[in-house]
Amino acid sequence: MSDLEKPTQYSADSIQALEGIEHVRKRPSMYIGDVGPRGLHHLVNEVIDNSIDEAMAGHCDTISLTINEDNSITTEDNGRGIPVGIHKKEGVSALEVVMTKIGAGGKFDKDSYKVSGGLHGVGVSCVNALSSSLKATVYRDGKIWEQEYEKGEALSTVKEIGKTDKRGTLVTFTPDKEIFTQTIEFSYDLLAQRLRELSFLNKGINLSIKDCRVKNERGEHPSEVFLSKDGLKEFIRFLDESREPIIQEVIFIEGEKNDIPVEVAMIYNTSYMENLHSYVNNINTHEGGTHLSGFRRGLTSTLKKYADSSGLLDKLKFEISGDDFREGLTAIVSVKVAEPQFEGQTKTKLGNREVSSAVSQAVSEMLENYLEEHPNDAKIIVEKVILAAQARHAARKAREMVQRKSILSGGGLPGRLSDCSEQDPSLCEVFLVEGESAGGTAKQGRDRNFQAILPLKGKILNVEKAMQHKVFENEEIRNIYTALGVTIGTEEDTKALNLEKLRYHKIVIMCDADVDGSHISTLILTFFFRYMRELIEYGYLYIATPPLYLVKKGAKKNYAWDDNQRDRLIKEYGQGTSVQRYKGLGEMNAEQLWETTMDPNFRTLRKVIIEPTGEADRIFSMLMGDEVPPRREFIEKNAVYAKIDA
Ligand code: 0RA
Repeated sequence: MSDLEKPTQYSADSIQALEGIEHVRKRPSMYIGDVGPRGLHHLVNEVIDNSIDEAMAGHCDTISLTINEDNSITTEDNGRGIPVGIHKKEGVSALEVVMTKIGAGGKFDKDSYKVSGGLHGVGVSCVNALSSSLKATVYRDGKIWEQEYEKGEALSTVKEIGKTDKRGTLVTFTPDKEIFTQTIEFSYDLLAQRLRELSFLNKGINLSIKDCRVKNERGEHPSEVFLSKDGLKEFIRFLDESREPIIQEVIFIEGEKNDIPVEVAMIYNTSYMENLHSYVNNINTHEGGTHLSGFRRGLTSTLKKYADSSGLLDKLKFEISGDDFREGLTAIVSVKVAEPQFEGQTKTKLGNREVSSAVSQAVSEMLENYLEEHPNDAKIIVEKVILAAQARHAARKAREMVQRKSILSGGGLPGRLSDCSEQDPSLCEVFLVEGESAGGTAKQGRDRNFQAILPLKGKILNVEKAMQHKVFENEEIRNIYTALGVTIGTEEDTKALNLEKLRYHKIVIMCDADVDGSHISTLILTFFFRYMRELIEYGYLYIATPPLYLVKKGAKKNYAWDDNQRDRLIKEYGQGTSVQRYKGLGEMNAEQLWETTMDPNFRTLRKVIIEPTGEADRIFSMLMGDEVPPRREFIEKNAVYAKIDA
């Protein structure tokens, strides 16, 4: 029976036109976060999410994404197709309602786990509103239907344009330049990453991407197909590619508790890092939430019970803490929740209370079985936990020493810090400067009202390879903690930051623009990523961009940040132009450093952001870890900076 005959399937009440296209275009950030590259890519995710919803409801197994030659995007799925029948309340085709009524959402059946909340789930109508043009094609009930739009408004009614034996929805859109003023260029890597992530989270769905803007050596458009047979198990292998596992198999837990489907995959590796990823309805919950706390609880209680009864803990003289059970653990927790509540700064923290016990119970039951059935793995894991507990004990001593020392020295700031006079953290900046001599120059060049300088001696510790107590014992790292004003975690949670004490809301890494400098930046970034991640998530971490060249002729001078700029200046100035290449910050004088790199009116600061998909985690473990081959490949393929955005 076709939808035309069964209009009750998508009753009028279920689609609510909440707000108009005009509002979306006036305040796009309210709907898609921002109008920079992130918001731009969000458009694609939004359309794909709708297709994934179809797949999760069991109606679709193939989704394709094409970046067209003109940088427009086409997505196609083999789902049921957006209904085209007349919508009772609105009196126009349901397709038109879905595409033009903001807040209509689109899904009429309540049983599916919609991707909604957070920044997702704003609906394809938002994508339409922010596109200069969009065309929707629906294959349904043997017919092809089509409607076109400009800036969210339909250009005509829905037209039947032919017959087909296909099913599904095809959407082509061009983001509106008037909205995305910064750029409308899509990143293949970013889009491919999301598809890869979705393929792991939804095993069995064929997700493909093709980039028609470019051709490879063989004259073909670059393309990839993501199809995961083993889902989260494969995801874990992918995330831990550069780490050495201590157990053979990924532990996989799948079940349903109180109508909440729970999937967990985990493995232990030789590192000291805890590496947890959590998802709700395919959305990466960066800020965690009830599902993650449920996982932690289930893991801790089950492992503790097992360890206690195994007698392995008999010789241990102190308590084991929650953290100890997660050292060297890589885990993914994925739940499906019918009506997710998202909280937190970035709306990526799950709030639903009932989810916590569902996950905790599922994990406890299934992990208990696993440990009984795999006594060898169980022993290896418990031994790792004991080692972690011992190391934590040593770390506590180191931490206490730091705190005692800072009290002895008047509880004060590190001696090397040149502080600013302003007290309001939101106005203050601190520059972490490579080397003492550059630190001196920066100190002379800065505006001491609001800019503080902390010189760092040479290379800071590679925290990726160090045990926690070594990290806390490291002088440079301790200086960073005390200068920033945040304390070194708590016994319960060593990564907990007291951000309200943070003394600067701009922390700027300033290193030489050469290979050594970028290595040092990467080390500092790794430290922040592993030990002060929240600070990155709040957008407090930046990277300075010193120029590479000074181009001069007589009284005329200008700086260049790359070879193109340099060449343009040489051409502009003509005969007799001199070029100085800055090999490091040290070659600039105070005034030059100020006017190129520190003066808020002229400098470019790059804000450090963390990309989803655990890509950042993989990259840091690859760059800083032990395994050599993947690292070489990464360095050859990419610029030195891992995933840092403008
Ligand atoms: C509304 C209702 C139904 C499906 C969809 C929308 C739908 C939307 C998109 C967007 C991209 N692909 C899509 N596929 C489906 C349910 C249809 C039914 O009950 O038959």
